[in-house]
Amino acid sequence: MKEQVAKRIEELTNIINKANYDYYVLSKSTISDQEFDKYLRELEKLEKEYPELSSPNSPTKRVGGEVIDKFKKLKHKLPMLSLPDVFSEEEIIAFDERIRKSGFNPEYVCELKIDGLSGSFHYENGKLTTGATRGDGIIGEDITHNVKTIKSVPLKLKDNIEIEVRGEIYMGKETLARLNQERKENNLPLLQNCRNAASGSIRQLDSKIAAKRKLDTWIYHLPNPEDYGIKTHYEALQFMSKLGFKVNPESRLVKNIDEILKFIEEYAGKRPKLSYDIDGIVIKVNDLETQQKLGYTSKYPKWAIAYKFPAEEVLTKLIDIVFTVGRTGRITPNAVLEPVIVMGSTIKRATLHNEDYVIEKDLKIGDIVSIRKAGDVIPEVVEAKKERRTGAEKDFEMISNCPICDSILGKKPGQVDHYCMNKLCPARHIESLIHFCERKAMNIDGLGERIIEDFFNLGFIKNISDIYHLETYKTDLQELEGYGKKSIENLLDAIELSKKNSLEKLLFGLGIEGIGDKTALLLAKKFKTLDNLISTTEEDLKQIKDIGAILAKNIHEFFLNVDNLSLINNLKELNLNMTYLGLEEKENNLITGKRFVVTGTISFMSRDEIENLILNYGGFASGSVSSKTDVVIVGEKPGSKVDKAKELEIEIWDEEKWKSIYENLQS
Ligand code: 0OW
Repeated sequence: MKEQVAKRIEELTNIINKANYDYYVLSKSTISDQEFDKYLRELEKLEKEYPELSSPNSPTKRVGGEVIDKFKKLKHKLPMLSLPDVFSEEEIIAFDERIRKSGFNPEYVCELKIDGLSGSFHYENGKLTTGATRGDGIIGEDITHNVKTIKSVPLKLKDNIEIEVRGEIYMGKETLARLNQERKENNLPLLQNCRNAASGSIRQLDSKIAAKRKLDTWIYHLPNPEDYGIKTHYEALQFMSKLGFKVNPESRLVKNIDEILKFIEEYAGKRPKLSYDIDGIVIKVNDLETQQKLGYTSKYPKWAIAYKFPAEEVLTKLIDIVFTVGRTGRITPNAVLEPVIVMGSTIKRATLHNEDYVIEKDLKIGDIVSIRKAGDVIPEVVEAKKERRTGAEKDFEMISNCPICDSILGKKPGQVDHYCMNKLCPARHIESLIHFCERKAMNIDGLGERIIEDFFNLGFIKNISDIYHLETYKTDLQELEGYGKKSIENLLDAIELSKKNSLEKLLFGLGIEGIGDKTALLLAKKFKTLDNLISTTEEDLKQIKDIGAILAKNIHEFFLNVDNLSLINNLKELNLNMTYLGLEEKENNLITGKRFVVTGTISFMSRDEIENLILNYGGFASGSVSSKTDVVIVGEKPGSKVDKAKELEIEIWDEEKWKSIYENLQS
């Protein structure tokens, strides 16, 4: 009896998965809604009667139902890279010339640049195991519970293989319009644009909500194509499409720069008619070997660019000019605008940089001005429409006192900016706290600008150390308007977690003048601990490449200041990590530069741990055996990979061999 039920469940699962694939991937409906619902109801009923036969990958899970209380972080096996943006035809031509100068004469693949958020999708034995956001490219968030509700993401592939693919998770234009219609009827704030809507939806803790947002995907990248014997990117797209992924049909293989420019012109015209938002065109070298020879920077591939369509310009009224104080005391004039929608976002403020900028543009309060928002950067006032002046406009007056603490503003010699020179100015405190918590610094999830201002004004946080004492106010915080038990618990967990950050994040968070996140990383790698850095002379600092005299002085003076030293001692007592934890690319001739596959179970170490250790020693780990594989590490109950390794005469390490190598790495 049970076998028959199991058989029927498998039958129904295949019928429903196929129907979903036809409808959501091929946009073809092959069975009627009534039939589909009948099969789904029968499957739900059987799974309820026989819960032990219900698979985590069953299509009944598409409607969501799993609720998590926070997002697990996970490390991408290969970094999820971003794309360098270009804004003009000249830059595209320069990209092509640079590649040709390197001796290549490449074909390219042109793809629409989907305006969503990128994600990675992992499959083992052809079954979806994990979905993750890109995060910072190295560490993403586990969003599997929501990915399962995206109907175009196959729960089961056409082949039972192990694979990771990457693509854009997006919300279609019609879905956004329908969703906003409902929100309007329920007096909810409208979702600004498809990208924000998609990223807000995929980050829901309750997958029932995510399921209602009808998210979609376009899959566009196979991180390790060589493991499948694939030679070009276009082949990789076809390969992923055959497996059941939704691959954008507009992607086109082109021969040269002229065809790229033609493709861009064609889709600049077609853009409004597409059922989803695109913000540009992605251009990739097609041949994979050429890609590898061109290589990468720390953030980008050198074989791809993203051409961004020109930003929209819109007109609105400059109502007022107000001043804000940055954490370094810098005073910024800001335009207060009549709210206007640019590129899907409502703009009420735009930066006016400094006094000179306002004077150059000859802006007057009351002017009609044009606003531009290029990509995700902050909006900018382009110019005043002088011909629209009525004479009622008011001249701009630069302030001479700090708007927060009223102290006289100063200017640094030869610089255009005005500064609040009062080190104790509350505004500078708040900005320095915001900086300390931001993503590139201590990355304290949930401790954003608004909450910091709240807690500062309520007296819970006066300085950086207070962040780590918030635990003592736990009950008070949970009773605050707009905060709840769970959100405060998650916040306190995130603060506790930040203590484990590697040194460069703390260093950048301290806000030493002129020390950005890259310089902080350089110092952390060089000095390993904060104490080493503090005890270094200004002279020695000056000798370091990329540091120089000014930064050496700023660093040295920062650590002479007693308030800073007492802050650092407090943070030490609070057990913040003060050492560099980054990956040291260790050398080992058995591992460095070699490609490994791990199969089966090694008794004393998980596959993830083995692969991370291999990465640490400059080796590569991948999921499937190919002619490129150098070593296959074989544990208990290995899969078919062993046979493939023998067939390709690839070196095999059994548990004994791996154990001896591992032990002498530890010595
Ligand atoms: N948004 C896109 C898109 C695309 C990746 C993989 C190799 C280099 C970047 O449509 N069609 N293709 C890629 O290729 N990336 C895209 O989006 C990226 C992801 C992260 C930042 C960009 O949005």
